[in-house]
Amino acid sequence: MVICNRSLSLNRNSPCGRSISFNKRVLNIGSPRVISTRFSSVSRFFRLLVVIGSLISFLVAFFCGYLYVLPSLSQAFHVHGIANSTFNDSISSCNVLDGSWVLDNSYPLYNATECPFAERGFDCLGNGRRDTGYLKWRWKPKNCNMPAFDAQGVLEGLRGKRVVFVGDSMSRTQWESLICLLMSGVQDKKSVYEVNGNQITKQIRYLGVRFASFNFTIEFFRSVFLVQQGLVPRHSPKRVKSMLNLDKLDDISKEWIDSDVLIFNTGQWWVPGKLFSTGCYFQIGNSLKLGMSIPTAFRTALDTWASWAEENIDTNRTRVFFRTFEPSHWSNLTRRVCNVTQQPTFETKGREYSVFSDAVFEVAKNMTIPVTVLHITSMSAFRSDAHVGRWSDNPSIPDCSHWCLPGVPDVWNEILLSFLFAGDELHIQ
Ligand SMILES: *[C@@H]1O[C@H](CO)[C@@H](O)[C@H](O)[C@H]1NC(C)=O
Ligand SMILES: *[C@@H]1O[C@H](CO)[C@@H](O)[C@H](O)[C@H]1NC(C)=O
Ligand SMILES: *[C@@H]1O[C@H](CO)[C@@H](O)[C@H](O)[C@H]1NC(C)=O
Ligand SMILES: *[C@@H]1O[C@H](CO)[C@@H](O)[C@H](O)[C@H]1NC(C)=O
Ligand SMILES: *[C@@H]1O[C@H](CO)[C@@H](O)[C@H](O)[C@H]1NC(C)=O
Ligand SMILES: *[C@@H]1O[C@H](CO)[C@@H](O)[C@H](O)[C@H]1NC(C)=O
Ligand SMILES: *[C@@H]1O[C@H](CO)[C@@H](O)[C@H](O)[C@H]1NC(C)=O
Ligand SMILES: CC(=O)N[C@H]1CO[C@H](CO)[C@@H](O)[C@@H]1O
Repeated sequence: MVICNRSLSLNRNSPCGRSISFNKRVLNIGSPRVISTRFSSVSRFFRLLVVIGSLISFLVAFFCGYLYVLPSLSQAFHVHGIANSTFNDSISSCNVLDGSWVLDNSYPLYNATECPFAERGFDCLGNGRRDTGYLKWRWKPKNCNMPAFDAQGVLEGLRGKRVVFVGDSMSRTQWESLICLLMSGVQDKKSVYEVNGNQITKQIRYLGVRFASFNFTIEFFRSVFLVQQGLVPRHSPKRVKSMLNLDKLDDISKEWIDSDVLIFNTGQWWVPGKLFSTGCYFQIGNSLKLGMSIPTAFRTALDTWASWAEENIDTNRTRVFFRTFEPSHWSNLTRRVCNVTQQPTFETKGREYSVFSDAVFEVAKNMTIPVTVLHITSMSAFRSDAHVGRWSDNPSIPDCSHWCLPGVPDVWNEILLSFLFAGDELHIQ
């Protein structure tokens, strides 16, 4: 926030936190000023001031430079799937994932309280959040414009299609977000319904929402690890209560194949608290892997996923996406301290990196079928303002992992849709 105030004074027209990339201007404006004052003959006191000023400017410049460099690092992650997609060369040279957050008063794109498919736990405004600044941020790619969200266009584009999300609760949020985004374009709200009449719950394995007037469904399969959870083999140590079979994909995976758009995620459950602390250990074939580290196990599971996809996906029909890790913003993870800010943060503190996201890139690059990696880790790392916090359905448990709806998951969907539909609209500036 100190850095943010500094920028404010140098950029008169730019409210604090207007755009992450304005730091470049701070760099240009800040430094020459200090140099010009250094040569004036002044009192010792003034010289001391200059030294302190230079030091501060240097730190600001250094820090801003650091921030400025970060987003461009994501350009290194130019993935196979993008080049092999329907995008032209010129369009694929625009990396929609490299950009900045800009204020846009036309956001948010829907009201979660009025969307029957936004679960109560994610409806922060409905649960009493008062500040609304967090709803107003749009993602702006550096070298092109994202098409403005066009519900009618997407509804028509999905006619006759089957869209399937697979993963954990972060996948469910994105599923809810996409449905709510599209419902804003549907006249007869009753024509949109869950196919089994089910309510959204945290444990439910399958949810499918049909847009009857447009003849398509958007489905969610809960598969938090993507691989199969199994029973404990005989003669296992006592602490072993359940197994993750790293070499077998989830037994509901056959339900995912016959789809047009398939979006995966996993990551949030690959932590000691959800694995070893609950007595869940890894297994490959018949052999227990008690000593295997979580990153190694994650990578093994992804390899299993990749082989499955290569064997089962008809790439003439199905477009495959893998969304990378969603950063959380706990102030203190061990004490579960969650401090949701009112503005995005500049201090991403390494949250733009994730071993899980890196593993997704490595595996996707090596696959024989095109997979588009939706690398949302870096962009989401700035959004310390966008978590559920205490505005969930259970305010006694703060939550700096899940995201408010409307909010950041809408932007993940806008990016997904830009890969599916944008052609000419994705202009190069
Ligand atoms: C590339 O873009 C041009 C014009 O937008 C279009 O006519 C052409 O079909 C595109 N090529 C491919 C391979 O998508
Ligand atoms: C959202 O909808 C609810 C119910 O109709 C309404 O009470 C609330 O004011 C709306 N919120 C916004 C931000 O428009
Ligand atoms: C609905 O979509 C399916 C393909 O998913 C297609 O076979 C069917 O003919 C469509 N029905 C109508 C009424 O358009
Ligand atoms: C995909 O389409 C191509 C060309 O239409 C065809 O040659 C190929 O056999 C198809 N692949 C599958 C798996 O259906
Ligand atoms: C987080 O909480 C633990 C346990 O109370 C404490 O030891 C640690 O210093 C805290 N870390 C930070 C960064 O506040
Ligand atoms: C929460 O953030 C505010 C400002 O953003 C700060 O003043 C406060 O100390 C923070 N609280 C904790 C527990 O980190
Ligand atoms: C890439 O795939 C090939 C063939 O399947 C395999 O031999 C190689 O080890 C893989 N490389 C990585 C980095 O996974
Ligand atoms: C089918 C197709 O276009 N495959 C290409 C995918 O991208 C790699 C590298 O970018 C090319 O080597 C393939 O020919």
